[in-house]
Amino acid sequence: MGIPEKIKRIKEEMRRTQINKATERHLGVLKARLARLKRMQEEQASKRAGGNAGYSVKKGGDATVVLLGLPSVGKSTLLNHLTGSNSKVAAYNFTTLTVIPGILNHKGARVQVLDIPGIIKGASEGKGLGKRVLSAARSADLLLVMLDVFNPDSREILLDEVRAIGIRPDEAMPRVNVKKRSSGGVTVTDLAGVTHVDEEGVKQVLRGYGQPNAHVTIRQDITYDQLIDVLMKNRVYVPTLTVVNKIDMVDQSYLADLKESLRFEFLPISADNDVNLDRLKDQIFRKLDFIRVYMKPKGEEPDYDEPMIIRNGDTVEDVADKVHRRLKEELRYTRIWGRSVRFGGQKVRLTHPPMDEDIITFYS
Ligand SMILES: Nc1nc2c(ncn2[C@@H]2O[C@H](COP(=O)(O)OP(=O)(O)O)[C@@H](O)[C@H]2O)c(=O)[nH]1
Ligand SMILES: [Mg+2]
Repeated sequence: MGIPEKIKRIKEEMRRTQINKATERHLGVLKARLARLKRMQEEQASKRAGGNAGYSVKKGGDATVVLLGLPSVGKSTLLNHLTGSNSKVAAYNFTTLTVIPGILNHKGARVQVLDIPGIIKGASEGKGLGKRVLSAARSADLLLVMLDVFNPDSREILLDEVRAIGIRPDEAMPRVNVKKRSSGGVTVTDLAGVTHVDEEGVKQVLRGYGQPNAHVTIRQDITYDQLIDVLMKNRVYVPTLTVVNKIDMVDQSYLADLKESLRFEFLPISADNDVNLDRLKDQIFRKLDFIRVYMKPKGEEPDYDEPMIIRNGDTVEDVADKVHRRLKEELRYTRIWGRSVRFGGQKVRLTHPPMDEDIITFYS
């Protein structure tokens, strides 16, 4: 039996299986088998295509925001108004045929904003411009979900499409560690407080995925879906911001009703009329969790005029790479003054995460 046939059979069995407490484990195992087969299929396809199938977008700026919205919600308009770039705007679908980048300058940060062609339901399965274009979203540090004021329910469609290509919007990476080994079967520790999976289920899911020997440490309550995400390894965990566009077309009471009825937070905007775009820039900046560090050349004053913008959690190594790609090779040590160290001028390792307004000197 070939892979497509096996996939079909598993999907049929999943459809036949009712979802309830008693079948959770069985469904988990089916999903694990399916995940393994799909991975094998993708590996074969990418070999045939000669490697990387999908857009690879060069990282530019201090972070990347990807606009996610159905055709005609106003993505190109917003990109143009935020960044002054020239993404073609038109009143019909599919005007954006490739990924269009623009740079948003805000509070010293340079944010790359990508306008990707209108996503439609089924894009992740290759419908419309499909998977290749959607894959640009995997490079995002933030997904800007854009809805039309007359069609605000499309949020779940969009999120489902990006979930299907391995993006986990607004989820944190599960605190689960799977350590492969050569024998000994599957062992599981730290199941205290875990309610959605059990030891036998974890074992079966790992076997179903083709990993019969491993030690699994579970540090939070996870589902089988999350366990499979951990096994797949290629998941990306990305925060989202949601905007509702074209509010110039509705009145205040319509907006108030929307706020009542929608179960998610959103910022109402009008891209075309520049309504709330400054607030949007602030929210993007905050959501990306930027911090500023000042570079101090050896024996000189810190450069307070041009802070380097990094993300909260970035390390000294990230800073070094940003200064110069090859700085690390010659680097002997690094000193930091500021909130992330106990005393000023403390020597720190490459793995040290600076804090906002730290001062850094590299010694080479
Ligand atoms: N009324 C109104 N129309 C808008 C707004 N933003 C975009 N549009 C219009 O919506 C249509 C589609 O916009 P476009 O940016 O091409 O959408 P895209 O397909 O998501 O890139 C165009 O006719 C825009 O002029 C807005 O804030 N208000
Ligand atoms: Mg467009």
